[in-house]
Amino acid sequence: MAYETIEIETHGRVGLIRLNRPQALNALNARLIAELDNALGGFDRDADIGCIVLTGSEKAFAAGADIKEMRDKSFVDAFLDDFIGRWDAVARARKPIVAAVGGFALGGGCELAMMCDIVLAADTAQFGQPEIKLGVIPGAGGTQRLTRAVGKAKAMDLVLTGRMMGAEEAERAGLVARVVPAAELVVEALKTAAAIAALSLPAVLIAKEAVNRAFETTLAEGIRQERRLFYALFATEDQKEGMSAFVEKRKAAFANR
Ligand code: CO8
Repeated sequence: MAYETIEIETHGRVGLIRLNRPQALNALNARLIAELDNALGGFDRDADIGCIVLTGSEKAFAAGADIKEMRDKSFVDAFLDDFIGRWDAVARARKPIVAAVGGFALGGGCELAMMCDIVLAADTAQFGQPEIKLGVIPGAGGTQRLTRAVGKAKAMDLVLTGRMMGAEEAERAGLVARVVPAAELVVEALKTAAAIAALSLPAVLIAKEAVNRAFETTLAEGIRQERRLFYALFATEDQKEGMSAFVEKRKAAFANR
């Protein structure tokens, strides 16, 4: 697939996807979502990739779903086409995705960042769910993931007023893992992703799965599942290698098996 709205690069075992519709502040139109789905699927299936970075431009990670594309849709168009259903590629990916957010991450852009596993924000980042100002509500998980990330008080404040939240506030609220200077955003995200990609891939996938269970199940069930997954990792060569390397005071060389 020839990409028009994204760019992809590989950096060792890290796959980088850059949203690239500068004329529309990376507004997420159908073409971009299809390309993102294709590129993510490619990296997710590629045995030489261990972690993915998703970023935008300095001005915008993504300013939301494409309002010009949505404006004239009827209920039946939206319902039958289920265009938001195609956004799930990010949430479905098994490999970890680091979102490197600079500038605006609004509406679907904020929701896209929240589908990722680690959010790094430039000090210029602005997060928000402004859909209410358009006469709608968040439709790609915003009311759910934002509430889980920052709690009801702040989620209600953001969703009901549509106001933006800066990077520092987003970090304090728990939406963002780390804030870095804008000029270092992509380098820092690549560093974080490279560190993850150097670890045991089976352990990394299972760790992601286990943390995500915390959002979907009870504490007791989550802990039971975590313990089973922990024991299951003793069936991997990487567990033997990781623990032997520690005992032998050397760096582990994981075979991803
Ligand atoms: N959709 C389409 N075009 C956009 C969007 C967008 N979301 N955001 C910006 N653009 C376009 C502008 O129309 C403008 O284009 P043009 O030059 O042709 O007029 C260009 O990008 C530059 O934008 P501005 O001139 O507005 O730039 P400013 O720096 O003045 O303002 C803002 C930047 C504050 C980000 C402003 O552009 C803005 O408010 N954008 C809209 C933000 C928004 O409301 N986002 C939510 C969209 S709704 C949504 O995401 C629903 C998600 C539900 C699920 C989605 C399923 C698909």
